[in-house]
Amino acid sequence: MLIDLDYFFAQCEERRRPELKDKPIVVCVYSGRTEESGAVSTANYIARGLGVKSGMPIYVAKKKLQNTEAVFLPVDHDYYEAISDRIMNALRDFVNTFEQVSIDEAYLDITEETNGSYESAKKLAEEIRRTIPKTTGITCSVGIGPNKLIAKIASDENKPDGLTVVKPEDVEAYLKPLPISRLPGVGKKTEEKMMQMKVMTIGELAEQDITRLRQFFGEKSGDYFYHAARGIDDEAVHEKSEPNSISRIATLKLNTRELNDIMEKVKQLNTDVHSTLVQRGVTFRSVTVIAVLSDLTVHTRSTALEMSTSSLEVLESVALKLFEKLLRESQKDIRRVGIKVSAFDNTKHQKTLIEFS
Ligand code: DCP
Ligand code: CA
Ligand code: CA
Repeated sequence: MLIDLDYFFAQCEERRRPELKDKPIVVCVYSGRTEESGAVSTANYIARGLGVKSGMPIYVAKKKLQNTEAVFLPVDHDYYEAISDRIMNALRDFVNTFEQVSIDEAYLDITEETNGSYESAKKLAEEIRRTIPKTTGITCSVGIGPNKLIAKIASDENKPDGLTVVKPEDVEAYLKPLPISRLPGVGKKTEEKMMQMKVMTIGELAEQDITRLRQFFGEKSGDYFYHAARGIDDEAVHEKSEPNSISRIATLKLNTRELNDIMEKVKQLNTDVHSTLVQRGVTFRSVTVIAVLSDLTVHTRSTALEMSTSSLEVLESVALKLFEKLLRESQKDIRRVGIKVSAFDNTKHQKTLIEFS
């Protein structure tokens, strides 16, 4: 199963400001050279309906959205990452074998959980598609298939908020009419080359012999296209090594130097970090607090603990001391606060060591 979050950065912005929901939203990477220079990161489906696409220059998007109530926002990666972390942790709970592939995408190997039944797989997907929006306010699209390649292609079928199941016996008929651009790894350049070969669909790609594909695309890509066109893929789903820190950051209601106001927000972040720690079964030995000041400079203070812990009380008292220190050593108001724990020990792992001894 491949889960891909819908128009992710733009949907995060809608979640933060629901009043924007029925307007075109364009999330932008501003290059800073002029006020308008930069590219579109992503856009909600209203803006897409009016011709806006990822990667497009901002001024082109502005032209397309002239005379609309379009909202242009800068990317806020920390915010999207915090939402992504929460969703990925929730998804991990559904399965044993999980692989996050990007900020908004993850594979779940559900063979075990469903006994290989596509009926159960669909039910599990429906449960996930109910749970994730309810707990996080974000919708996703899901593809299910006999391997990662088919799951990925299927997840793109019914966007946004879609579910597509492709059973092994249906793979060939499913792929045949699809335009080759639907194949992962086929970008603009490859698509043009394929056109020269008179290959428009995945079905037509499957008719090419392997020697010709290797001549055109080189051995490695040629082999990939040869197999992909037939729906063949034997890449395993495997958890990449987990990030060795957990962090949360948030904007204060007002810029301030009031310790109480700051700690009120930090407490929420601590609780969030702590629940992720518990879910992942790790303990930390290092705590860092982060403050973005009113002039947007970023300041951090860290401390190393003598002993590894997962205690929320310890986290709170250390965070308090570090913010007191940071306030003593800076003058400006604080605009954003963050907390990060790192230097993990795996409590699950520790338990197995004790069991063995
Ligand atoms: N992204 C980006 N620039 C791109 C493509 C993507 O900055 N050229 C960022 C913004 C996206 C996020 O990565 O929100 C995830 O990319 P996706 O390709 O999954 O696109 P979306 O989630 O935005 O839309 P979709 O609903 O089609 O999945
Ligand atoms: Ca997406
Ligand atoms: Ca994606």
